[in-house]
Amino acid sequence: MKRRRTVLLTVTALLGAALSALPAGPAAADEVEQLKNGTFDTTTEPWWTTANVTAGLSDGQLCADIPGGTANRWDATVGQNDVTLVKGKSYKFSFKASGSPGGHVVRAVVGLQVAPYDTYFEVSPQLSVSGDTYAYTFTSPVDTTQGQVALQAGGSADAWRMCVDDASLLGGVPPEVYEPDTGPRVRVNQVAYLPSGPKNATLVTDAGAKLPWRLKNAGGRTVAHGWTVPRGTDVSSGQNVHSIDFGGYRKAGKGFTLVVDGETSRPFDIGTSAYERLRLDSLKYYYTQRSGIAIRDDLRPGYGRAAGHVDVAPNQGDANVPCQPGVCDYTLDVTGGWYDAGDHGKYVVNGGIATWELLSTYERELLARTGESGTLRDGTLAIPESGNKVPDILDEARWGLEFLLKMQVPDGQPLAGMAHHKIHDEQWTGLPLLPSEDPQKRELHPPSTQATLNLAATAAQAARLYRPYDRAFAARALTAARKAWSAALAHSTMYASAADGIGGGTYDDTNATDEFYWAAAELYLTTGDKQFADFVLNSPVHTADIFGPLGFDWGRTAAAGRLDLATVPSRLPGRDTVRRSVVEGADRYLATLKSQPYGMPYAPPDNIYDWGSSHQILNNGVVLATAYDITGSAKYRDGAVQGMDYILGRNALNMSYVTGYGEANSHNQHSRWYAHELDPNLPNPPHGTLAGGPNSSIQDPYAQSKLQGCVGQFCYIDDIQSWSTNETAINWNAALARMASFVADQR
Ligand code: 9MR
Repeated sequence: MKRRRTVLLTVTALLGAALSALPAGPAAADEVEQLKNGTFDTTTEPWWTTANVTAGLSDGQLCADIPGGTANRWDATVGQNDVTLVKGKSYKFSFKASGSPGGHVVRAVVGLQVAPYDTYFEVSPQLSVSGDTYAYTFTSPVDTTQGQVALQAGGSADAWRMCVDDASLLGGVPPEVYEPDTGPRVRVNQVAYLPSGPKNATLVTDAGAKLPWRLKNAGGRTVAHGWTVPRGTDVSSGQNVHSIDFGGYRKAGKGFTLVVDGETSRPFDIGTSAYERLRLDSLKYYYTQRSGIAIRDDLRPGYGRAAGHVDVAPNQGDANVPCQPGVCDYTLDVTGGWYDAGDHGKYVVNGGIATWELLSTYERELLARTGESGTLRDGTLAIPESGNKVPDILDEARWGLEFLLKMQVPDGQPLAGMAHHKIHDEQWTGLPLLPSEDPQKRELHPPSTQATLNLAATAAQAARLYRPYDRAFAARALTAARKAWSAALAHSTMYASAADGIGGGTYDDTNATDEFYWAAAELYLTTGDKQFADFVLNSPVHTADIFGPLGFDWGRTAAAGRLDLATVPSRLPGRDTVRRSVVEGADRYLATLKSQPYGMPYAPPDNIYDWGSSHQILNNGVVLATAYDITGSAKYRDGAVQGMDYILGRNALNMSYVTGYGEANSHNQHSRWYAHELDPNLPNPPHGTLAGGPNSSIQDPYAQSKLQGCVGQFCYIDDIQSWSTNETAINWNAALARMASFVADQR
């Protein structure tokens, strides 16, 4: 639409006069329009469209007829290229848009016009017939003259018409300062404290001296009171804090609040039932992550979807997947397994640690003094296999295991017995994208020693756990595990490349001594074979101090071996020393949580929160929980339980990192199919989904635009674009399931 020049000039003149009387500051004159012809007065040039879109002028706006039946947003686009962006500079991106019929979504993107088509900013509003004005501020993470502004309107079954006006990308605007809404300054576990367990909270306050607190029940009556303990400046958040211990109160109930310093906490329960629910929800998560099978809506209302990657167009796999060029000359059927995270990739190292942690959740129920294997029995997870007389957790873990077995290089091929590191798309895809709609070519990536040892470890563990239910499968798993072990010994330094990160994550790792130790431990525990005992006893990892501040994860797997050697019965010489080493590790995590005013067993070096910190905190809790299982000493149980308080709301952001748990919780995790934030027709992640959590390195542009300079716990944002702080992943949820199951058992 034509701007009213005269009025504008007058305002500018007035402003100019006013400004000249003021000291120099960031003046509006620094703001420079980067788009050409955003007003569509006489032409739509230089805007372009994809070939399937017809666009023209209509009432001084650009109107575009969007065809129905395309798969992706970017399949029907109106855009402008050759936009200049300057790294570190802030831009105000604004436009008017309407859609008819109403309710269609447009994905508005500022990104790169050439491969790899990086996105620097995107938003996906739902358009109304009357139209709205949309305006956003972001900071460019790059310097480029090949920027693109695009309005992507595809992905709808039906045709519709989109009209756009006053499109603008104004450079040089002041950056937006992001202030998270952290609610009341009293930070509690927003879900539940155990009646007989520890009950701690944290208060953010300027007060130096102790303050009185009150615990109120749902009726508002004070049921306990006491004084805070001033803790000074908390390193993990930069805040001045006090801690509160109300563990003396032990009665169950709902809707308690903690009142202190004029603030009322978010409500919480005292009871165990929430953990019974969380134990199952965190495990039910795996069904909706499954590849290669249609997800039944009757089992997961709102989450039903077509099978992903079963060779039905536009999918290209995964029944007949070739290697990357030059890597191999066979194809494999690698259907099944779970999607790793928010992407459609499937990675053996991460599938391995996730499967181990699920199997260990089950194995602990068989072995530990507070374990009850019946809690995970057949019929507990509402999956297609429920009713087959096999514990549901084993059915679910088998979905992952069968995929890992398929990734093994077949007999007769060079590298037979090794496992391919990963299989994923040739190029990264955008969001949202249902698994069944992914059009990319799928490729097997080179085998790696670590992937092979993940297969050996988990298949060996499976061989002992599935034996009572399916002897043939147990035998097949053990054969594959032994074969993988031999292959890994013969190719002990085949590491995945750190450069192989296009279309999927790298999961690169240049140390396999921990994976060798873990695989040998599992093979020994299942077979009792001397060769595996000897390997374990001779490994430097066996006596190394492995319980460091970051704990264990997909790349640091020694703890998986050590914890199992400490808890699964065997005749290993020196087993008592192994058990003691776990307790010593737990002592260290106990000391850490005592020194932390927010009470989590996590204090990363230099306060650099790692990628997936939520699950690292939970895994440190697993070490504490295992020390409790070994010793029966309540201090370890109480430490393990406190890690859960942090995850469920006792933290600087005052939010629970588990979807559907706690009044303020993560629910916009990065995922191509739980992409409700981008497409209102898609669901949020299911209840019981863990967010990666604070990550100081904020690798994604969205987090970079909001969280620059963040301190530890503040390096997190619940937005679907923030893949480095807010993704969901199978290894992370396994840590949640493992701890939820432990806490649920502490009655
Ligand atoms: O969790 C992984 C983290 O430890 C790595 O540093 C990072 C880079 O390799 O990758 C993370 O895993 C992602 C994987 O590469 C691809 N799928 C999503 C995973 C979670 O973000």
